[in-house]
Amino acid sequence: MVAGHARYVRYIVIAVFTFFVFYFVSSFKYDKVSLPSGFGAGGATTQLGSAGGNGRSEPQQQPIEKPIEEPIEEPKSSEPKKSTQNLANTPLAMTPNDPGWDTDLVGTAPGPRMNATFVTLARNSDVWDIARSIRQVEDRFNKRYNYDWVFLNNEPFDDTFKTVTTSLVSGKTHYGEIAKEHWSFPEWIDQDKAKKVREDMAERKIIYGDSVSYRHMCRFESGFFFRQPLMMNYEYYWRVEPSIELFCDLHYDPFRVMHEGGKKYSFVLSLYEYAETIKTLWDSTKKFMKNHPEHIAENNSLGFISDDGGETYNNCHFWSNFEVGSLNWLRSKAYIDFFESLDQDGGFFYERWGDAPVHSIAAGLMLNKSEIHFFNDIAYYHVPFTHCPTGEETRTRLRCHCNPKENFDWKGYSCTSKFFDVNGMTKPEGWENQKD
Ligand SMILES: Nc1nc2c(ncn2[C@@H]2O[C@H](COP(=O)(O)OP(=O)(O)OP(=O)(O)O)[C@@H](O)[C@H]2O)c(=O)[nH]1
Ligand SMILES: [Mg+2]
Repeated sequence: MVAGHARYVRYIVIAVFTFFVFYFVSSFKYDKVSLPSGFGAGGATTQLGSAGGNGRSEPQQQPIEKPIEEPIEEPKSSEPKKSTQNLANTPLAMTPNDPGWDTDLVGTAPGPRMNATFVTLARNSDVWDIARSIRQVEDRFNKRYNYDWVFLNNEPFDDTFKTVTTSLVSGKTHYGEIAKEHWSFPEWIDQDKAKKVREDMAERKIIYGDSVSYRHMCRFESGFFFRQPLMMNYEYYWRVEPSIELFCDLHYDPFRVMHEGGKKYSFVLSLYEYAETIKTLWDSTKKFMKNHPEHIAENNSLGFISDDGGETYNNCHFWSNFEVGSLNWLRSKAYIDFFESLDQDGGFFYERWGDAPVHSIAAGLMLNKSEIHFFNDIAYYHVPFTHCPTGEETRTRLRCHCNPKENFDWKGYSCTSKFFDVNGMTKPEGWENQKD
């Protein structure tokens, strides 16, 4: 009997205890974890993570509601925006022999930051291809530098694009929609003439020859990306396209190389343009040179783009799907005069002028030789060409994963050998073995 009572008491105690546990759990309130400022609802910018990429939240839980189209409030001075230290205190180490060369590449990179951003023009459908590019740029460089990334589109970016890209970029991300007048036919273009050209190029199977959007893209990259409101806050840009690869660790900040070296334009791959797409580009260029002799640099690189002293174009150009460059140069009167002169001539639509020859001719004529830089250390792929640094020692110390046999630099269709010659540069050891 006593044992029976004790059992009932035990049951009652357990029931009361269970009730209280249940009550406590069901009525417990927890504070929401706050997201980094600017990420999610109402933020003018979308931002995830801070220096070092810590403090991440799940981006999927907070859809980004509003792309920013307004410029960010920042001074437009030529001073590096994020500079925290005197440049002289943190030397720019570009080779293992330089003081400050970091072998381990761990943690946030010391030293100043330039007023610079990555920039990508993309469609929503490019999301997974640009995701691959970003991952590589972050792993090989930006996870230690946390530079911003501006995305531009002729249509609004969707939530998937913004969520995926924001989750991958270690700096701030900004999304801009391109104004109609930067992505349409100017009123002086004869639509019938342009249409006939496209039909003719389609018949002749010229790549992208029948595409209207490709032409808008080339005109936009030639004349407008650098003056989008979001880009006005920056001084340097690094252009990244979908589906590119980076094969080596980057031990130094290329934006700093540009800034400290007085560079305005840079490249990793160069080649000959498809002549059928730019039949009258050089005629237009010559007209510009005649009208604006004041814009032609004294110590220019005419020898890189012309083999006959400027009579004809040899079709050499820097491949513009990779570029690190000065936005202030592109926004200069010289460059704008050049673009507007070409734009008036209509070749973006009456032919299929690409932004690569346009940028390259501009750099070749209006910059001094010393202002154009070849980034040998940035190993890069965009279908179908690879830049893989020449020299086993370089590739090993940069932990490259490219196949040196695929290096395009010294092959017959590349113009990089000519660039070295024009600039009196010594080609790296072993270049002759990679000619074919
Ligand atoms: N928003 C937008 N971006 C575009 C459009 N067409 C091309 N792009 C972007 O412009 C850049 C160049 O276009 P691509 O199609 O890569 O041109 P390409 O490099 O000459 O050719 P591929 O060999 O096909 O890569 C890429 O970053 C594209 O994502 C378009 O119609 N709208
Ligand atoms: Mg491309």
